[in-house]
Amino acid sequence: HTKHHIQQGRSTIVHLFEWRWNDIAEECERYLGPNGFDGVQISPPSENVVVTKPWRPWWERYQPVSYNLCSRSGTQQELRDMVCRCNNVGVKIYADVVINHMCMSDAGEGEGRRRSTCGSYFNASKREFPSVPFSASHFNDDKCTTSSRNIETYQDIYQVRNCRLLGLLDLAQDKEHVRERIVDYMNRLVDMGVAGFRVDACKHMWPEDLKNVYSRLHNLNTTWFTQGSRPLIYQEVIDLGGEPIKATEYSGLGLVTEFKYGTMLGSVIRKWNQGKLSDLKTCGESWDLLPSGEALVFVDNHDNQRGHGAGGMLHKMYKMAVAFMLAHPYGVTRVMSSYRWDRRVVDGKDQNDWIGPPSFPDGSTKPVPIQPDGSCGEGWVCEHRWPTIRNMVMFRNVVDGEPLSNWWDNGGNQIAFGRGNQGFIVINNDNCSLDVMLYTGLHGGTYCDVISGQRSGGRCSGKQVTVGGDGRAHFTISPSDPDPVIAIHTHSKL
Ligand code: LAG
Ligand code: CA
Repeated sequence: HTKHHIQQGRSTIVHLFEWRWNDIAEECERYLGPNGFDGVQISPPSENVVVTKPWRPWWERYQPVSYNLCSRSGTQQELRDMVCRCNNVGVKIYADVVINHMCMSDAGEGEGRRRSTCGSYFNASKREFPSVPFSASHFNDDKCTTSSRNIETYQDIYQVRNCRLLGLLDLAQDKEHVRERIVDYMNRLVDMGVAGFRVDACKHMWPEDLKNVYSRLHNLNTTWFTQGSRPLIYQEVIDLGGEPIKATEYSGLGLVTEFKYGTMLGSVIRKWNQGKLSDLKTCGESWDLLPSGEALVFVDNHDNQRGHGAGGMLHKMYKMAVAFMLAHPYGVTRVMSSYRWDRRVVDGKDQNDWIGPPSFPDGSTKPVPIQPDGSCGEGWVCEHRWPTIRNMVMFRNVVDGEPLSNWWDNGGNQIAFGRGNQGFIVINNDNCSLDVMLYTGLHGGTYCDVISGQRSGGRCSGKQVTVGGDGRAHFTISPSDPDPVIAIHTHSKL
């Protein structure tokens, strides 16, 4: 098993989707470090094809043309500087690595910054990527048996792994040269100080090839990590059931993205199929989820917020779902930080799902400005700065390692639970008021609710909760409250 180390006292990875390296460095220092975030998932750092039709979509970054480290997020020097500055304030960097494939087969040929983000030459129809170098024999085409060369059914594991995903040139990870080039790429990042990886499209690679690659990774850089530390790897495998490839084929190699979790949570919060919050009492393996220690969980990600999967939750429900996820002990948690775009839904599909990050007319990504109230400008949403989400990340840190305790529910959509005797949360997703006396397990005293406000300088800017000497407290939550949640923990005691 991979030894990994979500650091004691820090939890939660934030995906700063499409942010520039310089902005991430600033955010680590001014916000993520002080607020106890474990780390940042960055967008793919490798060189990619420049797509201009449509204009500079976010997904061009999932089409590498080399493993040079320049991209829309910045130069190699800026990447190195970010990794150093984030590590210096205790915030880790997890790189999104695209190693299943290179660019699309019809990307053409060219060089220069108009065609590729570092200007490297490539020829997609000849399958030549001299900057790596890869050439035709390093791709899977001889193994793929479909006439289109694309994956045509997800019921055939050979197609899923040996044919082209969405027309993307499929690398042969069983070949030593391919493994060696991928290992070299990932080790350059590890040596720079990266703490781990989000590995893209793992369902489309053979577990034994991945095992080989991971086993050849260097230990983490000892400037920041203790000797012998291994990279944290979380593998993107979309397993919602119904296919022959299972997430569990990968769980021995590292963590696996548990897509069922967000789907299940989203459907309960939206009360689909008679779902109710009280069903969450058994949330975990009995829901056919991976064991808690093997799962990376999230409410939405960059794909399903564009209309696939469990997307499309209302703001209030979304915050409730994230609060539940961060309070509950299951999994390693990741929160999404996105940018706005104009949705244009036709027949249930968003025609604008390709739109890239806020950018200048020349295609370069705009910086993230921070406004006086702490929110972000220029179209950057910065969900991780919403007070509810930020304070619940801290809640999770405070209750780290404590078991689920003192569960209560009304049989419907009102629930409460604790984490040992360190924290307690109450959620009301019913249409009626919650008004109840509950055993919290916390010591007697007055606590500040970290959803409606927070404790600072011995004062509370939100609701106060009085816990009696017997550990009980009275909670009321109106269904019309914009945040129908109350959360208290030992560090919010006044
Ligand atoms: C992933 N995980 O396994 C990423 O989470 C997902 O965002 C990636 O797809 C996918 N794997 C491949 O790395 C994204 C977009 C696709 C896009 C692809 C390549 O969701 O829509 O495909 O990146 O850029 C695009 C077009 C397709 C076209 C393809 C090749 O949208 O219509 O077939 O390029 O030309
Ligand atoms: Ca493949």
